[in-house]
Amino acid sequence: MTHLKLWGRLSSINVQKVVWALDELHLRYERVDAGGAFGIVNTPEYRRMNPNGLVPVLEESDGFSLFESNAIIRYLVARHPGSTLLPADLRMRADAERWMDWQATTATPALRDVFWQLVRTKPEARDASVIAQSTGASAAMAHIIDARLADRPYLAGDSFSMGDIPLGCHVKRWLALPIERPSLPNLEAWFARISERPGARVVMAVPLS
Ligand SMILES: N[C@@H](CCC(=O)N[C@@H](CS)C(=O)NCC(=O)O)C(=O)O
Repeated sequence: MTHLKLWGRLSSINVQKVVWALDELHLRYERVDAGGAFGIVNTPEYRRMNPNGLVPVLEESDGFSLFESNAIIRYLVARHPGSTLLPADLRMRADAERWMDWQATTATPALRDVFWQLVRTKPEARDASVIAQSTGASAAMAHIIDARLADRPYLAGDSFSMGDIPLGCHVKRWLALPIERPSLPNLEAWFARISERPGARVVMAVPLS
């Protein structure tokens, strides 16, 4: 077994996802703060692993490295099979993967602006119309998640899977923002369910920053 090193600051949602997957799989790993104020991502050594200069990167001691958080999660769960994280049924697996892709391509762009405005922008520089637009867009995403969970405990069916991790991190961020939110009982019950998992403990304790 190679030594696993995860590059990335814990305040990054994309790093949080990978931490959650690693902890679910009970894997030992070293995490190195990188990105944001920690820098590192513009060094030639780091750019060789990720030419985008973004976090996270997973690096193994035999020289293999991977960027893109959801690809890292897919790799880890395929490398360590046997848990419900990687559904054996092909349709359930595609379902889990679909929610991972949806988080990255659809839910994240909806939430990004209100997060940046309220958490990473000084009050005097905030734009109320941007906040309102993104608050509404992210609520629409939450309604989709809530409807999906009306008749199943987890996004891909009866068991917790890798599909719950990216949106679990996304919803944690959405629920922590000081904004008005619709009441969504299915989403809230699912979030409480996944938050209790030992694998989620580290991620759930991270404050917004
Ligand atoms: N699609 C990429 C996005 C990676 C990304 O945007 N990472 C952000 C943090 S969430 C980043 O590296 N920002 C610059 C920095 O931290 O220096 C992934 O899922 O890994």
